[in-house]
Amino acid sequence: YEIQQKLRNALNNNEFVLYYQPQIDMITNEIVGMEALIRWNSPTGMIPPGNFISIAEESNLIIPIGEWVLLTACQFGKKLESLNYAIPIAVNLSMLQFKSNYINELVESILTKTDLPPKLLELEITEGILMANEKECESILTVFHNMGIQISIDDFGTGYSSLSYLKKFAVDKIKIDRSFIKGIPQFDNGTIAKVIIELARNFNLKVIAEGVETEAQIDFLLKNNCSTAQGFYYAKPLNEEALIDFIKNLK
Ligand code: G
Ligand code: G
Ligand code: MN
Ligand code: NA
Repeated sequence: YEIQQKLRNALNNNEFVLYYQPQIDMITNEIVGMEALIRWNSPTGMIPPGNFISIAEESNLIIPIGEWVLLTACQFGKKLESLNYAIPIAVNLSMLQFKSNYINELVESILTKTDLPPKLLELEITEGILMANEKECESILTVFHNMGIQISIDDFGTGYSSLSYLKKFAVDKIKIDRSFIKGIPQFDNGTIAKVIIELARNFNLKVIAEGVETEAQIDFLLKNNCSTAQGFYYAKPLNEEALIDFIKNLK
């Protein structure tokens, strides 16, 4: 309970901050997207989301925190667009936000308020969200799709969703979980990554590899027809200023 109160205070005191991890086209070395990742800049230091997101979910605080994330990410996306860097920005959505019944309206009102073109917003959901809310998800994702927003499945391959979901839901992209990239090539011959890439191709979905850290992994992915990556090899999650510097240094 104490930590819940601290999270509430953190929101009121504006202690949350978004970092942005670049997504890179490995052929052209251009930035083609970024993922917004929350951190808590607490009085005792920077706290990663793994340490507080589940607590925020238990206490429903994820709802106002999630709204703050969406608004802040869209504002930054708009700022980049006005600097002539029209780069899509991906935001993680929590299960509770999907159950809240207002997620379509929320996203629409934030896009209107920030004037961010819908095609510059991507929403990341997990397989777990799709499974637990099949009916709601179908209509929610269709509305997003019709608005022109991109939808990606995060941590793909780690959940237990059925393959039919790839057809059923209006999904645009799958993100290969970093656990399937990690050991390539020494400890893992990349079979799962290859299968996911092939799956994406068959369903006409975009695919991105997470957790890319080495040149050998890049070679493997390019050889197997996956050309987009997110990972420490290119950049760790960066604050706004560092992200803008990163983009400038690419040019
Ligand atoms: O940045 P880091 O690797 O510590 O992020 C860990 C996980 O925390 C991410 O994989 C993501 O699923 C989750 N996460 C990060 N930012 C957000 C956010 O804004 N909202 C939600 N719901 N989850 C987030
Ligand atoms: O949403 P998701 O859980 O996929 O969030 C991505 C998380 O993965 C972020 O917390 C980020 O810090 C972390 N991450 C990003 N790139 C790498 C990487 O190359 N290696 C490792 N170990 N972690 C990464
Ligand atoms: Mn993610
Ligand atoms: Na992930």
